[in-house]
Amino acid sequence: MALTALFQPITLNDELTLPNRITMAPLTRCMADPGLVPTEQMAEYYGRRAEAGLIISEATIIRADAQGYPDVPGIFTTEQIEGWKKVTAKVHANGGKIFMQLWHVGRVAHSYFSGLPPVAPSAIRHEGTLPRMRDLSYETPKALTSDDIQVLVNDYVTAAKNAMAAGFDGVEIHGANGYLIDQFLHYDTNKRDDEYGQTPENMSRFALAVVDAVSAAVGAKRTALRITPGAYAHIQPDPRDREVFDYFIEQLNQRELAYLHLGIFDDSLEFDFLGGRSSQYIREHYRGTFMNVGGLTPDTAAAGIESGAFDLAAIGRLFIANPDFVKRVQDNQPLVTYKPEMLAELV
Ligand code: FNR
Ligand code: 8K6
Repeated sequence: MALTALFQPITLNDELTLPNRITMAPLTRCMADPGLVPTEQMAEYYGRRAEAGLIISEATIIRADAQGYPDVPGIFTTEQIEGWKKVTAKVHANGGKIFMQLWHVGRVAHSYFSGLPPVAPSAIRHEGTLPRMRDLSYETPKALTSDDIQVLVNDYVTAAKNAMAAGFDGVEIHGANGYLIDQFLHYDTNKRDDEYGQTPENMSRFALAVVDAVSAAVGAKRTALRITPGAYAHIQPDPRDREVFDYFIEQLNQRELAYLHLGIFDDSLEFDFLGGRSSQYIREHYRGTFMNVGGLTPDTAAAGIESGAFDLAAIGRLFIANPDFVKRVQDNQPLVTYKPEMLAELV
């Protein structure tokens, strides 16, 4: 099968053109230094992958209470900004582009990391224990007040400005995978009875406030968003979520984001209430540039772009296993198979 579709450049807007359609998906690696500072090894790791049309950084926490996993990087201290400068310099020196993924995990944070209670739309605990830290159970989060929400929006803005100061080409707001922004967008986790709950318009309000405030700060052309219409992690899907995303995506159509990115592990998953795969649902509703993900191979990525099912193909696990993924695909070389043990090392 011809893979040429992957190597067509794409213009996102008049500020950003990508040389190919292959993007590196955001991949949490838990390898930052104490103080959540990016390391030289991380700069090398991203630098090795600069042939991607665009790299999206591992999710990066916007403030202390956003943390739910050990040793993830942050973007709220001077040391963190300085650390990220090494990463962006290396990627740019190698001819690549990189967006930072801005992260707050909401109720799947833990006070173990920051000493602060987790916050969420509603005070509903996520059942279970933290991955790799099995002795820690999730805590009941504090429901955010309207004032807290204003502060949070400002913290996203500060983080986005910090990312630009660190040399990133743009930011991807992490609105996916059951984390804070996603918790507002689903009925399972949003039981608010104020202007942030109960209706599609209210439930979309926080996400849109973050999108608009970050866009105003760094430019919509350098702002992207990741979303998960069909909840599959940390949240139970509810058929009523459909109306929320119908409304939310229509609002996004009125903004000119760099791209919209699906957040999912496996896009072959079908959701009755979405009428099929998450990617089909997004393509049917979103009119801008759509980045798909979730079990894509070079063949399925090229076929999807060729058929118009999506515009960009994000590659996660295969990019961990193959730092030279783009070159291998271009040269028709075999790919190394991903294994979870590969997460132990930053190659
Ligand atoms: C992820 N994923 C992920 N998603 C995200 O939005 N932010 C993140 O920081 C991470 N971190 C992360 C770490 C690891 C180890 C894995 C395997 C996955 C999800 C990722 O971006 C992608 O959606 C999935 O991996 C599915 O794509 P692949 O791997 O099938 O190409
Ligand atoms: C199930 C969906 C959630 C999204 C995932 C992001 C978090 C993944 C955490 C991966 C952690 C990698 C840690 C590497 C440590 C090496 C130990 C062998």
